[in-house]
Amino acid sequence: MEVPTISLAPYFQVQSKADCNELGGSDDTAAGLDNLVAEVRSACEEVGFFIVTDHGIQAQLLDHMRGECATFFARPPQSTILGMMQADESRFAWLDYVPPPSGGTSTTGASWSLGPVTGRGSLPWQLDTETLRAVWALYYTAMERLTAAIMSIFALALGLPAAAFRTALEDHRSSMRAIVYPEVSEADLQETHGEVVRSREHTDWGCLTVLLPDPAVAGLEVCGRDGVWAPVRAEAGSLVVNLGDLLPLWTRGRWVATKHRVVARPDSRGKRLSIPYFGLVNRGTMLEPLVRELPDESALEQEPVISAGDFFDRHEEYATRWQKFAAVQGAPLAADKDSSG
Ligand SMILES: O=C(O)CCC(=O)C(=O)O
Repeated sequence: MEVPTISLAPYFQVQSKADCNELGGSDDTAAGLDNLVAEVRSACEEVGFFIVTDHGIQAQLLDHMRGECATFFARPPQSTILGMMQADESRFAWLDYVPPPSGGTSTTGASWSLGPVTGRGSLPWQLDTETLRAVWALYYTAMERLTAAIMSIFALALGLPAAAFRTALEDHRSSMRAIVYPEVSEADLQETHGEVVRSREHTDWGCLTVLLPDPAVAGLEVCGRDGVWAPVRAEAGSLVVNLGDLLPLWTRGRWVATKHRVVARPDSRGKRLSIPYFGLVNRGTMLEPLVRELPDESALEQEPVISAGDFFDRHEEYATRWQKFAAVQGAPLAADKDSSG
């Protein structure tokens, strides 16, 4: 399975024309946006993954974010992170912290996740340096904006108005994670015939994930419908987008969420840092089917409409339900899921 690379430039061109009251734009810009929407639609229906370029986020911000996270993980050990402090002005709540493995043989790394604090009842929390805190907030805001842009393109791809998901994105509780995978030794690779799984296969359970990959160490792989794993080749400066299980349910199986994993091989065994943003809609959003014209409408009638909150609380139960609709539509989809990212 090939993961397509898609430039978002046509979307931002149309947007800036709209901001300058030139709505409608030239035929060229309109055609560019139509092509982009068609590419995204095809990626969502066939692959569940795509790589974005011209996404509007400065390379400097990507580098700064990566640099600060790497510095954090390099500090021995991350004890300061446990010194949680009352910080009412903090926008983020602590979601989880997985410490680095002891003993040095584990292939899984350390990670932490944060999300917006408001209404969550979680501990207000401060990152241990002002620069890390500031860049986390800046990068999170950039991810929110990019997710909103991609959701507008998704709306167009589904034949809806560009603003269709605006209310659903209000007051969302998306989280962001920084993950460091330790270097895998040559001995470990030899023992496992040259392939060490760093993150087990899974689908994400949210709406869409935007991943800042490690530009130097590859390893993200997607599972094709034929069960064959393929690498995701993202150029430096690009971001990887994938659908979580919520969108396939919402589109009644028209779109797909694809299993992925992270694997170290001889040429990708170095220490690796990745930063996924798990984009969600707000819990009150009712997942009324976004796609109605299915060959067998009776399959839809039997399915109750649930809220996004219900879906998040019971995602293991709902995660695979969209495959029933995909089957109705004659789209054979890849196998079972075991865990969610
Ligand atoms: O590290 C990566 O490249 C992917 C991480 C991932 O799949 C996850 O956290 O759900």
